[in-house]
Amino acid sequence: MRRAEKVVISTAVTGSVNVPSQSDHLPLTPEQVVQAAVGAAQAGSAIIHLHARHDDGRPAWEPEVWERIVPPILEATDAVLNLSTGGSSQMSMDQRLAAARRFGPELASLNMGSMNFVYSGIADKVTSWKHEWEKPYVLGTYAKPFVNSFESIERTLRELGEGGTRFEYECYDIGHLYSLAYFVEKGLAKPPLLIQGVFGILGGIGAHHDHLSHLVATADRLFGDDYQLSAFAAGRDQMAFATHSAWLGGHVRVGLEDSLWIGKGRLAESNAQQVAKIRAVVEDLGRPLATPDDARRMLGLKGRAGVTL
Ligand code: KMH
Ligand code: ZN
Repeated sequence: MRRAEKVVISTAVTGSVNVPSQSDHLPLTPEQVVQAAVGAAQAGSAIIHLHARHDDGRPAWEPEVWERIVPPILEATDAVLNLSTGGSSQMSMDQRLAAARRFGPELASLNMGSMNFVYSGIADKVTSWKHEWEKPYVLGTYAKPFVNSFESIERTLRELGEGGTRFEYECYDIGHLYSLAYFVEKGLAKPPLLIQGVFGILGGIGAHHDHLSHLVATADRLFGDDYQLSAFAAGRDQMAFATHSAWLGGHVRVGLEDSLWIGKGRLAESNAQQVAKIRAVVEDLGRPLATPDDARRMLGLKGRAGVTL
């Protein structure tokens, strides 16, 4: 794997997995998401990965909610915006694509396979719920898989790719790399490929470091120098996997979307706090930090002007 010239820190500020009752620091309202994104960018994050939520924290897909998120962040930072097309497993594909269709972002996430994506275990840990919707929402993941068919992957690549959007390929297992290779072969997934190794999701590959080494060995075989690695793990292993990725010469992803923690038993108070922590690791490793424009150059992104306001 070729060492990234500079390390891109991505921050996933809120997501759709963690729920309000788990932490008071999880950004919920669009205004809180904007504030979290700006804070993360100011702390050194070049890419901001975004989901939307209604004011009560319920995952949102509606463009009117996204209107309160994307333009203010574009206004306040020069960070690259990476809009989720994963949304939540409870959304339809059209709902999941609505935001990226509306804004034509520089980057969008693309989930490289259907899978169980189970976070019903949250219900074992939360004893008092802030909102009615939370418990059925997390329990519902036990029965409902996260569907990403080849048809929907192709449709996303064609439709958003036409507008110049490029992708963060979310790979939750080794097999997802072979799915990505299929779309590279078809000329739909275009290098340089940003491969995001996702570890520790129940239903995906576990958070064991030998799995990251194996993912890199497989990606090297399939894509050679045509890919750039990024990696993270959900929950307590988030920083260890980001550190491992940086040590390998890859990029990193942090954020309250995937881990509410800043250390053992200590809730992170902000996304910026996690960015500062991984930035210190990256700089202690002697690796240069990428600015948003470095990320644009390294990943072949279309630039801010290409985003539809
Ligand atoms: N929360 C991550 C495990 C997406 O938004 O499309 C996966 C993710 C996917 O961020
Ligand atoms: Zn996401």
